[in-house]
Amino acid sequence: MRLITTVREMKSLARETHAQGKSLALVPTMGALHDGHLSLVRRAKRACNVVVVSIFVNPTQFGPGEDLARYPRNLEKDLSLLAPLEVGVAFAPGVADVYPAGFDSFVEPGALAAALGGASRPGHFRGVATVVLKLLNIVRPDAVCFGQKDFQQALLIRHLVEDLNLDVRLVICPIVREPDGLAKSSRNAYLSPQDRQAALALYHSLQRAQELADAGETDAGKIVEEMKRVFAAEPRIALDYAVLVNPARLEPVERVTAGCVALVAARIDATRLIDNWIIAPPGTSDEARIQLALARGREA
Ligand code: PAJ
Repeated sequence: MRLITTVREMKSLARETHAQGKSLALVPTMGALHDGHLSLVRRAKRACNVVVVSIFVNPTQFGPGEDLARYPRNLEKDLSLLAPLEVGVAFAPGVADVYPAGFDSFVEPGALAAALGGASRPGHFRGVATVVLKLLNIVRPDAVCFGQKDFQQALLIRHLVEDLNLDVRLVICPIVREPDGLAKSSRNAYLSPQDRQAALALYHSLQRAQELADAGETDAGKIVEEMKRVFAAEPRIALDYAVLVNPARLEPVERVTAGCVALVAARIDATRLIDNWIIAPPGTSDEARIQLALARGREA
């Protein structure tokens, strides 16, 4: 695996790779890698000849008072996790290289960015869209992999790719979870053992939503109420939102049908956690759920 730390070198390697007729896949990350990230890398390896994993804690997507300063950074460890996967390139540029003095152009995402996570984190998705477009322009990949874990982010990137006519295939990969259901996240490292236990409320509320749908409940209001009840039983957690939406516009639905998405966000002290679940009939695979939601996301 080659470690590249400058934009210039990355651009020239991307050019060489394409000139050799090899395909390139990009997996954008902020490091602190875990099995969720590594599942994206494995998927990228299936899609293309050469995989580039970018590791960059992007300052423009953190708001004032958020965890930019304390976000876990450990490049050595990340590289050691990537080594056995035989990734082609780890791309870990410096902040001043990505955002040189005088940098003054941003991608302004639309209505999707204002909903849910955008309301709690103003400017967050503008920073995400900007850095992702920059990474796509630097690496020029044939495919780019994102996780369903950040569902709103994945939808937004799909919009970005379509709206700005980007020539890249977007691959969305299922959520990797701990054995007890907690979605893997770099931010789980902030949690004390008690907080870690309390954090299970996110997964349990999503499971409750699916259970009720399986039992034939279609009233979204009732299901959301039940989801909130799971959080109310856990005093360590402050719920940000629990919703059931149509992925087309992330707008709340009244009736729950296959392909609707349950999304939750909550805080435990200063740690913000998110998770989601795509409602589908029992036995539907994770990949098939993603396709269901994406198909609905094209409606309207
Ligand atoms: P980061 O939080 O490091 O996540 C990088 C990618 O890994 C995202 O596509 C995310 O959805 C995916 N991911 C995280 N946890 C996952 C899990 N448990 N299972 C499957 N995939 C998971 O998302 C970002 O970084 C940044 O916003 C970024 C896109 C890199 C732009 O800065």
